[in-house]
Amino acid sequence: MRDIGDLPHVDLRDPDSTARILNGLTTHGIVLLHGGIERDKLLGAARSLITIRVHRDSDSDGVTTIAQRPLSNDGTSLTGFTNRELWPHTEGSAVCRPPRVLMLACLRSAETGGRSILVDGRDLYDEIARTEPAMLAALSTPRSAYFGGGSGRLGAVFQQTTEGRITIRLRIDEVVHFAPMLVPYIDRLRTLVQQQAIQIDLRDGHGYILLNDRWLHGRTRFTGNRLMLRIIGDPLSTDALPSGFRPAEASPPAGTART
Ligand SMILES: O=C(O)CCC(=O)C(=O)O
Repeated sequence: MRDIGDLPHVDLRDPDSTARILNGLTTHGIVLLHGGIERDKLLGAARSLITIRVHRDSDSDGVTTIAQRPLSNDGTSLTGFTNRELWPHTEGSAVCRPPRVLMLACLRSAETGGRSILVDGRDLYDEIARTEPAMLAALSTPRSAYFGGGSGRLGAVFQQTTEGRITIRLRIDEVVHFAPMLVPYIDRLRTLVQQQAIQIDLRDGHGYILLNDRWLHGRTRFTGNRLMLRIIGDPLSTDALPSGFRPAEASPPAGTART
């Protein structure tokens, strides 16, 4: 398991922050953000990096407020808008092309709990490849998992891209259904995800940006008036941020960076 100290940090007040974020996303797939972040600052940073996706839960500028709110029961998962735990997951796992990038900023931290849970899908993949090859084959089988409700997405947890990289699409909750050949592996997968999890206590004005096809994100249960802002979208330049990650088995020679 990695430590929070191993992850790149960028202060959004730094004039070079956009370049530094891009660099951190390329090397680590995630950057921790600081610098008294508020809505405008988060939006400004997002616009310099991604094409923002506006969606059902967001305001017209693409910003979604994550706080407790009354729930309508329309069959989709709205756990994000409760104080409940959110297991580490891929954002938008039920859509054909999940957003490549997710940004989250804390405007008001919880009284208790509400810690961010982050899992590097690359470390998870490498660990499964090293210890559980049959499980890796099952998790990479096309159409072995159904993500979402009525109009969900049939896919695989790990998918190979045309560039020989791997992307992850995962959630383990009431809105995913696994094919019978995958079911025997799910408890073990759950344990491995837990073992790889890094917890971060985001304070007011702090946040993170991550590649959603590499990192899983979630949070612990909380009390209090916790208030977060979320933006999702896709890189302005896909050349700068290739999909997913390169697995250890396909790594370049020692001494060369693996991204
Ligand atoms: O509340 C959080 O920290 C994360 C929210 C989240 O995971 C989500 O909305 O998908």
